[in-house]
Amino acid sequence: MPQTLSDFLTHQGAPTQLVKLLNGVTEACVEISTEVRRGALAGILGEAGSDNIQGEHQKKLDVIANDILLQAALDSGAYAVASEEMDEPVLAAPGTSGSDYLLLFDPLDGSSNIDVNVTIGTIFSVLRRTDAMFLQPGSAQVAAGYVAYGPATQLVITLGQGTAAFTLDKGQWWLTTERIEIPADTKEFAINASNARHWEVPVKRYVDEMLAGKTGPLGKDFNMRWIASMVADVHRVLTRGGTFMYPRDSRDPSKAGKLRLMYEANPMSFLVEQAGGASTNGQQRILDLAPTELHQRVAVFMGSRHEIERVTRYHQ
Ligand code: P6P
Repeated sequence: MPQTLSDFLTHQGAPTQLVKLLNGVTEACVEISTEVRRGALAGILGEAGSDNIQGEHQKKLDVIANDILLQAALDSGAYAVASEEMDEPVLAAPGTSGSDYLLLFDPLDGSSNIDVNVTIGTIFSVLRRTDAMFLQPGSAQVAAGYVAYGPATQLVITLGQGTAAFTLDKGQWWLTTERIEIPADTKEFAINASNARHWEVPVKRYVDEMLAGKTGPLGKDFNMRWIASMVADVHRVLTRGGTFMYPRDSRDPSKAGKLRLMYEANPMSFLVEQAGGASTNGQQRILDLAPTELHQRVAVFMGSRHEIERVTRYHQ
């Protein structure tokens, strides 16, 4: 009989308050999974603004997911909560938090894929409260994870002692991969190639070498994937290796990239590094970046270590 998530967290020696918070967050993801799988039948797909049969104001699924997660986090003792869907963090009412943990999340990443029934996911990150509050480097995370709402509903999580995967069955999370290991080399990469004309030179060089295949400088053929759902693309990288890239590009030089540092790149980088992979912004380790704004964006190159080392070397 595989281990449950609660047994796993206890075996990891996680403090009681962290176990309580992580159980609350992952139980909220079970509820979100149910909503996601009801899809159009629940009349909650598509744009907000219309009313459902009860005459209630319909919400987009990512707003519903945000509400579910926010309430679960506060009920599970979070000191404060930050979300891609909320401009400002929410603080627990004075005297009610019971913990010093900060929770950050992207409640439903890849939501443009909801209406076309493609895998989407919830990404979360846990920090300890300090004077800096949320503006701490990714290396300060005490836990991080995501839930992929795919053919199976899977939780991938780390507490800094490796990256493990769980599969949902009848409301329970069952350990299905005890220690994920990303191969250091790969023949697969993920990038939105329609942006190629906007890429910086090191990215163009790196991708062109892979496209050159067996007769090119790398001496092997590569395969490309782009699901346009970070959780799905990164889950594939964790499961069979590869790289996931979203570089900055010339469309808007003021933007460091498209993806968000605090609740997308940092938790995913923690998971990838704990699985033996690497993650940089092209210049430096993402987990070392000192954040200045809660919703700041970052360029992302993560996955098989030797490949990330190469593309980062090309930037230097
Ligand atoms: P593009 C989804 O909107 C998201 O934030 C990530 O999940 C995904 O990797 C990326 O944006 C897709 O971006 O430009 O290819 O649509």
